[in-house]
Amino acid sequence: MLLLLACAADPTDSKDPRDTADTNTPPTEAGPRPVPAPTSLVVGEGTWTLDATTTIGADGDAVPVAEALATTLRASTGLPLPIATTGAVQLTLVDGLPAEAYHLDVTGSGATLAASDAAGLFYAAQTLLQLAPPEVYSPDVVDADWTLPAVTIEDAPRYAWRGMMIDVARHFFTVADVERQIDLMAAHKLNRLHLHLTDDQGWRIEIKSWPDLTTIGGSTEVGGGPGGFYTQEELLGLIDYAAARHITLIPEIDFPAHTQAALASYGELNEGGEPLDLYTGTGVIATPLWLDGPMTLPFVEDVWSEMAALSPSTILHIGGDEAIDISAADYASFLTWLQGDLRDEGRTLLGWDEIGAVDLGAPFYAQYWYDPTNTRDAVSHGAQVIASPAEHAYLDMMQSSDAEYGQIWAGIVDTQDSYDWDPVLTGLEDEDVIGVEGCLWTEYIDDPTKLDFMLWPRMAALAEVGWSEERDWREFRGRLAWHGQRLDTLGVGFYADPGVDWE
Ligand code: TNX
Repeated sequence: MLLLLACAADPTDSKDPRDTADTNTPPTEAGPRPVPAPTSLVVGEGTWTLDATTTIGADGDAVPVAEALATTLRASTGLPLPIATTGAVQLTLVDGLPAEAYHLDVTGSGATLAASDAAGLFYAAQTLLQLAPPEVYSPDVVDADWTLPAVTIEDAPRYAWRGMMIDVARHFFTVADVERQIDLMAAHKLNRLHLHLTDDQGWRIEIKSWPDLTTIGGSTEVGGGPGGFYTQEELLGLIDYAAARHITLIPEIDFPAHTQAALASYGELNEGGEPLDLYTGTGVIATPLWLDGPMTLPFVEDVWSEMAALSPSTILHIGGDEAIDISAADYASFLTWLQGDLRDEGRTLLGWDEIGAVDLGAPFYAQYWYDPTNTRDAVSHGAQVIASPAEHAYLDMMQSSDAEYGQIWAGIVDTQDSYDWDPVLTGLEDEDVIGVEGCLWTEYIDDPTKLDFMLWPRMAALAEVGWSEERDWREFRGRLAWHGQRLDTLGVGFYADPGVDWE
């Protein structure tokens, strides 16, 4: 980032910022310091203030973005902010910018936002909000000075895929819980919400042709709580809610392992004809499908045909992880069959890095979480990669050694760990990687306040890994200190990482 601010890194400094943390002077003023960092930001002369006369100008496909911006601004400022064709805040679709890129200028007389697509305009609007005082995110009207600094910003994302995963299978989270996280994602220019909808401990999406998946398989969760599931109508609502914020919902149905909840719902999916018991433990049991069973492939096909009908995403996540009790040959033939089945639905397969063991053939996507060899093999078979290495992107890991809950198998993952890494795994080329995703597994996350605590601010760090070409932890931690005020105003119960001098 070209950022004309005081705390740019000195390249001669030690490479390990932990050694120099004490000498890092945090910035003495709040802005303009957007998260994620824009490609370039030049501070201009003067300021501009929103007031009762301000209008927002937009037409055509820019109008929904103007409306979204106005909704946020009206809630906190209480100003009318009518939308007209032209206004002091002007949103314009132009030719010639890459997908999702934008220009944002604030001058003494207003703000202009320009992009080649609605997503770019939406991101310009997110940056504009971050130039305002943090109170701009208040859900209720507050009395504040709505003054923005004059700036010229040019910005474009590094990666097309900037994702966040929530495991709603181990513990169920309501539509409202998920919508709230979608709002936070949007403020950080994240654009893929991956929902892990099925696992041993629960089946969370209604499948009309196999109703017991949810009435039985969705009836509990880790710890034996009541569980829950989304009706198809509710999932469609979430897909729309996300799409209005330029976020694509990626559904995951985890096959051929992690299927205890399905096998507990239907006897005919089991070799003995009897349903398995429901499972409510925290341990990964990774129960495999009975691949030789006469109903198994028809079942998988029914599930994916209903999911494909629901989901507009061209990429669908099939899981594929930890199939330890399935032979390599059976695993390969199942995945090859499933890739063909999805292709018949016009979709491309995405799976966890274990799928690299199978020569699937392009196009397909592999999500790197654990095994670099599997990931490189996937690329050699034609895959592109989403980077979620556990030691940086597994947000179920504890953030400190004295954390009250969380996993530890991939180590402590603090904010700096989520920030300071390169998504391009050794041996891969830049173009092999389409993006980054933070994953929150929920064996130990049993309420929405814990979602907040585990996701933020590490997801803000990962958003910057996905968005910004140039990164520097010491500069980021200073920026994050001020960004914390915004998270506070948004009501996020985030982890106040002691590596950051929060304001
Ligand atoms: C590994 S990641 C799993 C999940 C667990 C997670 C816990 C992956 C593809 N499989 O089933 O929830 O570790 O950290």
